[in-house]
Amino acid sequence: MVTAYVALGANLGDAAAALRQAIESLQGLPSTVLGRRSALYKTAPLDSDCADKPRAPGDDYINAVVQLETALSAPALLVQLQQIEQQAGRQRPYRNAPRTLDLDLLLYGSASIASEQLSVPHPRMWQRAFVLVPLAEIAPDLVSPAQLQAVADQAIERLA
Ligand code: PH2
Ligand code: MG
Ligand code: MG
Repeated sequence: MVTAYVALGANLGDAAAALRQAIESLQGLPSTVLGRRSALYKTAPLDSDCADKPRAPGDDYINAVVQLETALSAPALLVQLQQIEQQAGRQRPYRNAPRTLDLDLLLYGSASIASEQLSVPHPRMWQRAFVLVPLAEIAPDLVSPAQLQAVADQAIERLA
């Protein structure tokens, strides 16, 4: 079994409901056990191409991170994540478009993967408070205080 971390995000429709449904779907994945899950966070939309801009256009996101213990390979896990996105009605009209559900594989054990389909560790995760803050909540050893400090200017609010 490999420990993997998945980031969840949505900013279209009932985003909190979409994340809760997605976590249920992750719980039902074959050869996989859902481990720790972070709280839901409300976050300002970030433009992944211009990390220096404070916020991108669009509605706030709901974000979270969960831990999985899985016997699936990373590519097989990615296919499952994409299926769950599809079930949530995910469309991709343009890059960084508002989305009903986005599931990103952040970490897969200690693997480094650079394929056409998959980059692990996720290449932009260390620049994103909406990833690092929930990840630090469930896996404090994986995120250093300096890494959290580096994204401290990004708006993020933990939801009850
Ligand atoms: N996802 C993006 C781009 N920007 N901003 C926030 N706050 N949350 C996200 O999940 C997010 C984003 C691309 O996947
Ligand atoms: Mg994403
Ligand atoms: Mg994605």
